[in-house]
Amino acid sequence: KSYNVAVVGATGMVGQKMLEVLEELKFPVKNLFPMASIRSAGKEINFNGKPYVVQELCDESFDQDIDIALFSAGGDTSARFSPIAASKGVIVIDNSSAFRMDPTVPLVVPEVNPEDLDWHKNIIANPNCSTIQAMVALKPLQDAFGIERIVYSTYQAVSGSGVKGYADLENGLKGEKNKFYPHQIAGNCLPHIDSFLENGYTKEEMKMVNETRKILHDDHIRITATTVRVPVFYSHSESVNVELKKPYQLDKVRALYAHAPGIVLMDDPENNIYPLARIAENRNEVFVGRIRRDFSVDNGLNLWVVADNIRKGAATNAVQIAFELVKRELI
Ligand code: A2P
Ligand code: 11C
Repeated sequence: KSYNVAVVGATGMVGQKMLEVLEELKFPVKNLFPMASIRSAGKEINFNGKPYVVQELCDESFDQDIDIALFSAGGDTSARFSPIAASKGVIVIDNSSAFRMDPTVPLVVPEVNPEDLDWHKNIIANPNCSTIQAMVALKPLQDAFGIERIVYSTYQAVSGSGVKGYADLENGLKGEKNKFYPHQIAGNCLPHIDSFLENGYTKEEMKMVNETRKILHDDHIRITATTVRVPVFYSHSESVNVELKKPYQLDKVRALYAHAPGIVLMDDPENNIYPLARIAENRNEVFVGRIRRDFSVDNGLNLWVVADNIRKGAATNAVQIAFELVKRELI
């Protein structure tokens, strides 16, 4: 069986990657409906060797025969058009933050909580990139030992901010001034991703806290996060410090990661082998290494977790959700 698939935001950084991943992973696409704003309407894009014309997204877009719509055109566009699509029977996989914390919308990482797809009501949310990779790494630990507390410290690539952030680093490296970030990003680290909230955290930090609890189905996990933009083009890196509920053996943790779905274990520090942004770039997996005991607390563990933020952090996860819907006969 094959499906009619719309990609909303098909001309954007994530949308283009969605098309690439749909092709690469051979999702059974019958007909493709690339959509974007009026700015790109009429443009031609290639998919599976065939040209398709980009349509302007409008209220009538989902009157067409569409089974699945992958949305990545910003929160406002999703908030307005996803409910229209859903009401017309289209299953929306939404990459924006618009519906993630809505209790009626499943927030899914296929390696972690695919069963949440079973209660979808035509909108499924794709988590934030920095959350997704942490979830893939933490799920095997949650299952084996339970999780008490998490401290996230992230080192996030400029592509997470889209083309404007990317351009700021590219131009900054040539000596030009920043236009998008509040400070120069070349040669710098900005402890500031998304806007600041009243509690002193950024929205990005609170996304990691709240989305983790929803995906792992545990509102009691204590979590704190510091998210930092670094001068890297692709792939987010994260220090994940975790307190487990039960005692663990390091060998057991390594063995878990050697077989966990979606994970590449890279942990041989004596030979300088550990996950790196440039190794994860353009890969669909999450890379885990620097696995070591945190001696400062009971059952403490440190991990270094790296993944391509545009692939597993966005496009790949969305396409994997589409595959999982097919597998579970939910479409
Ligand atoms: P367009 O290319 O027509 O502007 P990025 O995150 O890389 O900036 O990409 C954003 C994506 O979302 C683009 O494909 C962009 O289309 C699309 N987009 C932005 N605003 C709208 C809108 N109001 N309606 C439909 N698509 C939109
Ligand atoms: C970043 N995590 O790296 C952001 C980008 O909620 O989908 C993704 C924002 C989101 O800046």
